[in-house]
Amino acid sequence: MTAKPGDRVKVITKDEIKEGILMPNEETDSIIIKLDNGYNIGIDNKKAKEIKVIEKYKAKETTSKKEIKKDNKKPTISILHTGGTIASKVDYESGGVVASFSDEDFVNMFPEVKKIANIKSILVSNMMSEDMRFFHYKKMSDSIVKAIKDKVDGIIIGHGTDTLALTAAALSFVFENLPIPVILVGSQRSTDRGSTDAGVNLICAAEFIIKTDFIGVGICMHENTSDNSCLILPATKTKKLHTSRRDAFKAVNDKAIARVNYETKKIEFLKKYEKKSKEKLIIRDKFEDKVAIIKSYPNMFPDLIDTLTQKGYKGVVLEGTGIGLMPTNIKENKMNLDAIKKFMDSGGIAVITSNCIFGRVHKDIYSGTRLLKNIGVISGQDMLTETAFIKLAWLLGNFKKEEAKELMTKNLKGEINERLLGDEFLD
Ligand code: DAS
Repeated sequence: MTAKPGDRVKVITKDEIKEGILMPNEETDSIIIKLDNGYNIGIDNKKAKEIKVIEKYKAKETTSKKEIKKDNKKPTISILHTGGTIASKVDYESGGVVASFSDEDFVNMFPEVKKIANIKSILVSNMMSEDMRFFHYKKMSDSIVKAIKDKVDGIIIGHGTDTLALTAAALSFVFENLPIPVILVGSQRSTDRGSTDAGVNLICAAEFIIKTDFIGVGICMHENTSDNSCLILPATKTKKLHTSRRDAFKAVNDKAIARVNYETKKIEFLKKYEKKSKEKLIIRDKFEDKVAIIKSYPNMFPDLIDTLTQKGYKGVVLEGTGIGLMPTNIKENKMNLDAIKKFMDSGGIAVITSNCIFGRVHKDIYSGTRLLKNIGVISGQDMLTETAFIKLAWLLGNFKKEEAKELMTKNLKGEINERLLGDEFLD
């Protein structure tokens, strides 16, 4: 019997037998099978003596589109899908990682969520988050506004992990006086792998929404590599610090807002948090496209900065070194300082942050920082580079330049901590 994608097979080579699910594979020179631990392995066709079908693939019966009956005794959570691995599974027929978005599919993937709340599953986009553009933030904020009008008790946004923290920051700036929690959730491991973190992250986010009076934007991801707890992390002070660990997301220059114990479903707040306000919801959902990030590096030439000037860019975040230095001090590097000055003379706003990630930039400690301050570069204080970029684009999208410059120095959504407690670091 010929093996087809999705079948459970045994691949027999002269040295070993490998068992798993046969994956479709364009390359004809290898056989790809997905092992039970979720990893895919390739076996050279030439080495395979036989492929034995253990069990034929049974396509899942297409889920009915019937509405899931709403339980009026339960809160309702809207789950907005944007893609990434959180709401996806491997479709063995197509071979792709496909998104599965209907309420029914979603609840079938994470049945535990149904016990917590009614789920309204909404497809916003189906994309990997490295491709996010500002118009995607608008789509998400429009979906949030609609969910608020539908009077849901909270929103979970399923999102790819790579730029999840930037989207969280963006949505945090867009909404003032959000009346409900909006929790972004990602997954480092796809849902078809035994080690997936998707379910635990989702359940913890849902438990947090229904059990607390937190409002505003937050992130819910694993606290450590085990499955026993998740952290609710601050929307403007979180960074993905590891490519694959399930606890990759850490608060930077800040603390996690809360811990959700997955076993006991208990919630422990770790710091003060935003509560519901009676003020009217304000939405400012524009972003200026012509804003960039330039990372400083040894032997830097002014070409990148000059290009921003020529292209009429309105803002740049300069990710400098240490406490906020750029290669501008020796005579060979004066060209960089001149380029920054030229950019600003053309009307651009420049903000300096640090490549150290933790800590804060200081504009007066070294002559180099004073050089930048004296030409009008704005201190990013302890802001993450990515958050400073999102904030600058959002300010320039919604405010006049002078007001944008002023607000860049003010703490609006927890993105600036005037005084670090000193213990915010990785340990
Ligand atoms: N490509 C990654 C992304 O969409 C997949 C993931 O981590 O969810 O951010």
